[in-house]
Amino acid sequence: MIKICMIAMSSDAPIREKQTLLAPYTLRRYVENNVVPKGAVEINVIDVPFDAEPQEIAYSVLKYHPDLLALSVYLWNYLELMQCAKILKREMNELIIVAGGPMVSFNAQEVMKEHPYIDVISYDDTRGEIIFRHLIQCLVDGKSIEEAKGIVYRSNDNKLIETKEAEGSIQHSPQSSPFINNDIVLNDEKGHYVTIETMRGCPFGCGYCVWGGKRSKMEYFPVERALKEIEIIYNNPNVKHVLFVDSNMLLKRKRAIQILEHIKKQKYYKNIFTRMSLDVRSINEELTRILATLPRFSFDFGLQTVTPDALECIDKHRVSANRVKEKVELMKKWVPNIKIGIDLMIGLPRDTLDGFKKTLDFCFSLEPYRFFMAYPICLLPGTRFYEEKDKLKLHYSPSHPQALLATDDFPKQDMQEAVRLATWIQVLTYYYPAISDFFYFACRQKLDGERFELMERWTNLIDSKVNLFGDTKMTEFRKNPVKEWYIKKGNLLEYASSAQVAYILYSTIYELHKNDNSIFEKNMILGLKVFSYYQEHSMNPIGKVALSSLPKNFYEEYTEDEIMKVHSVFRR
Ligand code: B12
Ligand code: SF4
Repeated sequence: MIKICMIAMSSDAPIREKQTLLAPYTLRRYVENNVVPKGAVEINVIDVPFDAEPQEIAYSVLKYHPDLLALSVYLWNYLELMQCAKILKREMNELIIVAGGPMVSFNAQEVMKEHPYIDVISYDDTRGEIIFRHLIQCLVDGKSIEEAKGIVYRSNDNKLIETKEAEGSIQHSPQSSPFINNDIVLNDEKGHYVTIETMRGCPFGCGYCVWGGKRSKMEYFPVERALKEIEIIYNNPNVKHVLFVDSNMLLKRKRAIQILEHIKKQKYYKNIFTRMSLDVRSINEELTRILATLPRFSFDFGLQTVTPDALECIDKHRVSANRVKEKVELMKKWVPNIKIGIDLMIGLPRDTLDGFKKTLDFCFSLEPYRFFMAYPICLLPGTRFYEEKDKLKLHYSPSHPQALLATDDFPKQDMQEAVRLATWIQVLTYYYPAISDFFYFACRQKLDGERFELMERWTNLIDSKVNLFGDTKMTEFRKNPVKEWYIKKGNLLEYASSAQVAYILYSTIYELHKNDNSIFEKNMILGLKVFSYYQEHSMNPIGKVALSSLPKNFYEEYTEDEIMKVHSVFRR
């Protein structure tokens, strides 16, 4: 029997619940179902958290004495998994180490040259199931690795050899689902963040993205698999978040409606926060109305920038800013309280600080409940930006994951200013809903350009009173830019949610606007009262404990909803 260990090292994005990486479980199910004879392999998936040390991971692998180790390599675990492979190869020279995943598929030879302890890499990012099954079947049949398809392998004389592409289609039937077969355990009393895949691929080819690999052809999984998975996931009280990993779940409208309506029939759908990437072009009135009935659902759109040159540089099929505006306005007409989230990227090639400010001004008119500002942009192997990084005059950190630190049009000091603005905007338009309501209300009377001017005025004034950034160098990194960024940002946001800073936010905005006769002035005064109370009592203002410890008179004068709105929604 061949013993295999697979490592599932989750992402270090700040998610509270337990995350399970889909790929290792999907590949294990596929091999177990399709390699003959049945029982010829024993596969263990080892779940490891994002902060596990390479030595620690290696130790848990050694306990199984495997013949083959399979690594699912992403930007967030590349450094750790390569280090772990090095340790294991030293300990077990005979161990075959196989890697796959988006961080190694597109640059397999480059990775294998740099990491001589990796024996095999699967080079087709969308066909891992077939490639892994074929490789394991070769080993079970006693054949040489060179007969396996879709891989680069290291020959005995240390040459790197690429084998032919893997053919045949993947069976995405319910039998291949790691949820339906109970491979992914959700009944363990933990809160879960679940990812679900109902299709693979993306018809577009944005310059920074490797979603769906190099194939533009879409692969739709049978709808009955998606429906069954939804029943399992949305009927489990441990599931807190669901992320659909489809590039645009609404691509086939009839299919999307079937899936969305099915979610609404499940027991806990009202409690589960669900995210899907959507393309505004697929939205119509019927879909908007259905999506709006999913209470914990937000519509997030990847606008990225409104700078025409930068949009053109991403992809010529990119949806224009005016089209996004048109659609968002229609959606708000159909469902007035709809929540819109907008994704922006800081420092895209051909963008400038001025362009970033215009983008913000434009977005403020759409009144998103949240901005997702991607920083730092990483140059991902397999993308056009990666291939053309020097031609595009990008300045980036030298080793993987390569962060874009500046461009000729977006120099470092501008990047710092953009990050400063982005951090404050996240605080002011998302973390404090009362401030956000106030800001958007004030913007409604403003012309183009004036919305950003108001925000800039706020942030400059607040910055002169709060030393939010202190010695933190937001745009400088030592080793792992994405990891370091999340840590820095988390610390800043926590500080921005302290009673002391919150009081300054409310008092600054109140002083500026107290003569405006805004209907939201009452909320600003409440904010001042609440945070002055917390300061006087040296209390931590985050979470339910703080809310319930406010004296009774607050609840006599204000509604619970008003009190909740002045608080920060920050969660560690
Ligand atoms: C889910 C997801 C996340 C989740 C991860 C949590 C989780 N528990 O899964 C969250 C939302 C946290 C996340 C965050 C980020 N993500 Co993300 N994410 C994805 C997403 C949508 C799905 C991944 C997935 O599970 N797919 C389903 C599985 C079955 O497919 P797969 O992963 O592609 O694996 C296939 C092959 O690679 C291969 N394979 C995989 N492992 C192995 C192993 C072996 C041995 C073999 C043979 C084959 C093989 O087989 C599989 C089936 O064909 C992908 C996009 C996509 N659709 O793939 C982006 C993606 C992985 N993310 C990406 C990025 C850039 C990020 C962020 C950096 C974004 C940002 N700016 O913040 C952050 C990372 C933050 C951090 N530091 O941790 C990039 C990664 C590129 C890279 N080189 O690694 C992707 C590809 C999207 C993109 N824009 O191009 N992400
Ligand atoms: S950014 Fe979105 S639309 Fe563009 S290639 Fe990636 S998944 Fe597709």
